[in-house]
Amino acid sequence: MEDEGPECGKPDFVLLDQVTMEDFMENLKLRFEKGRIYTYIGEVLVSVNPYQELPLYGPEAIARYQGRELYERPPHLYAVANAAYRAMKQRSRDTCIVISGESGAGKTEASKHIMQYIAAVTNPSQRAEVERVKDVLLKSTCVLEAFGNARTNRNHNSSRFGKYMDINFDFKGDPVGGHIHSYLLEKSRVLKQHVGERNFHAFYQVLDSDEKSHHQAVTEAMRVIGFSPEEVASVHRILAAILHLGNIKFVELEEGSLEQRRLAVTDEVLVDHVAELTATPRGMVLRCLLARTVASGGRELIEKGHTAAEASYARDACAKAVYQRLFEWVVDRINRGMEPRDRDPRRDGKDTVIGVLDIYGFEVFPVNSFEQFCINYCNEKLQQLFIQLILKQEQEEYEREGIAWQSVEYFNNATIVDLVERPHRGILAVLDEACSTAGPITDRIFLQTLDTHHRHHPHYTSRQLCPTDKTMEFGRDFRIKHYAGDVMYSAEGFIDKNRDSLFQDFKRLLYNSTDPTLRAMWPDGQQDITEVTKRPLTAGTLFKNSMVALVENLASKEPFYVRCIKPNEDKVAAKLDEGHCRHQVAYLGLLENVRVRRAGFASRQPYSRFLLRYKMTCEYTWPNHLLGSDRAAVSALLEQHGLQGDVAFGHSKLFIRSPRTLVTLEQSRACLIPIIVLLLQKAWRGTL
Ligand code: AD9
Ligand code: MG
Repeated sequence: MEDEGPECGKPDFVLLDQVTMEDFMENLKLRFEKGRIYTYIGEVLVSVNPYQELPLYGPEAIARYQGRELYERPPHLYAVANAAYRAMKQRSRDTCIVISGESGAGKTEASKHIMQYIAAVTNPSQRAEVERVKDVLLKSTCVLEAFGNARTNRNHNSSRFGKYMDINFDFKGDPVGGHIHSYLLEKSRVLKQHVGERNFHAFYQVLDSDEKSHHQAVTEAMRVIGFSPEEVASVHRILAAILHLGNIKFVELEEGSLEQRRLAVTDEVLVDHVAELTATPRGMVLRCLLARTVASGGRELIEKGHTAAEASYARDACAKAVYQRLFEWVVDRINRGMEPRDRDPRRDGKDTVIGVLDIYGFEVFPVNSFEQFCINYCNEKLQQLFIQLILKQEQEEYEREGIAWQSVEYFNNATIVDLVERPHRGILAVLDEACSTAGPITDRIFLQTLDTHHRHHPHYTSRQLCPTDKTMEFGRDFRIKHYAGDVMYSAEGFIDKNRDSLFQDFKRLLYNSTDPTLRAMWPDGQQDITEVTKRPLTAGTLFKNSMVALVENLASKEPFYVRCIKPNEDKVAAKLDEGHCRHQVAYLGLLENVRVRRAGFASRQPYSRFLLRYKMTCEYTWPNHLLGSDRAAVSALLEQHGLQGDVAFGHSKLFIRSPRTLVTLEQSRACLIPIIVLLLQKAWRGTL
């Protein structure tokens, strides 16, 4: 890829003449038309999905970015990956790359390019164990996509789970292990998909001969990661079992029939298949499908027959749970395959890490349910983190340091996060309360409670609160004004999805499987029904806890941001729908980001640290200065370089406006190092 001329627009939005939406869009569009899909805002990378293969990637492009400063080459994901890698390697900082943007904006593809970059620039000495780890890291994507991605109307390869991957590096900067956290798989997809959508890819890969090459690639990737042939066979059997289970139907028998039970399955061959594929006794499978065990008074166990509706519900819960456990087991198995084996004793067993976050993007469908609610809440949390790190902290620091500064207005979405997660009154808390209510409770009552609590909330409404809004249905829908737009949710099924319960009989059944892989997925099946007293945490609470932990984890690292933009809704190349992009630019807060950045400074360092690095470049500061204060010494140094116009002096830190100033200083330092080394050698030898 060649360098850029002015015809490609501004490589950094900070360089725009004026920061208006029009100027921003014009630059974005011009660059997109020239195949320049990447543009900076300072160190934040804005990326537009090209929906076509561009000659931007591969070994040659990687070589051009390796070891370079961020601004030396045209904007690229590789430059961000390189910056995160250098921060990790040179300063031993844990870093993370947070990739955000709506569904289909290119997050997963971006994460793959980052991984490829890291794999390509590490392990020059070809250590076998490091090569193995790199192989597992790269292959894990293929396996996870098979089990966790599906075709949706917004993206043919949509991630239906959130993924955060840590890559561990040793002191040489080579990857020695990794760990994946997965977040809330959209398991309801196993049962039902919107028109035009599909189930998880893995199901088609076992069934469909068109998917054969994918199937082979996934099986091969599993082998490389360390899945045994028996484990792979078990996984295929479990997938098939889920499909058969889903086909089972029930009929209620006439009263007075000879059968002991009132319910039967319509096609018993399906039960045979499920029993065989799960290696469980056929009689037990049938029993679990038709009845459940309940503890009646004390420890006495009795069997309670299902109605047809109850049986269908239980079958569905089982199919979803089996898939979820399978997915979690796959993630776990991958994690075992990349557990760091030879930890570096010099770091007390702690490696430095780069985390890569590729999580489902903001989503709006014609009908939005509990899953979209969680996904969009997650995006609110990440936006909040972005605001904290990029907008708020930056402004606060200028104020603290007494730097002249004009405050930038931005929309703070903390109030929406609060609407969802606030203790006692937040939507998740109200939902949990509804789930723990004894006796019949309906989604409608849940909605009424929400209405009572949030009647005056600026970001919440429902038909009850806004009777003239006919787009919503009474007693069913509510709407949240998210930072990225309005989303109407149907409360139907919220309670059920949040409870996420499965009868203990199924757990016991699967724990008693003679297939060791399947059995290992159900350790809680050991418990007897009488022992299962504690109410498990709800799906919503588990998700909230995992989000809080994720944000804490990200906030503890040095962050790099990739903000992805989807150019059009038709998934086609060379089409940038202005209205659509404008909306994303607005809600991602990119203009505010540019303003803060422009008004702000590319770099800041305590005076002492700045001197330590650059004092050799100035006669007044080398080897030590006599100027009274570090601040005065820094001032003298900058004056000698003619750079004093590009900085501001804070109480304890120097603020540098343009990154090019740093590049100048770095270059000057790099020229002097060989001379200084020579002088020192001479001094040691006594020849000076
Ligand atoms: V979702 O929230 O998981 O539904 P993503 O992950 O943001 O979404 P993804 O990376 O899957 O989107 O990109 C969608 C599709 O766009 C890909 O399948 C590619 O066909 C296409 N794409 C994305 N990025 C690139 C790219 N850099 N070059 C070429 C791309 N095509
Ligand atoms: Mg994705």
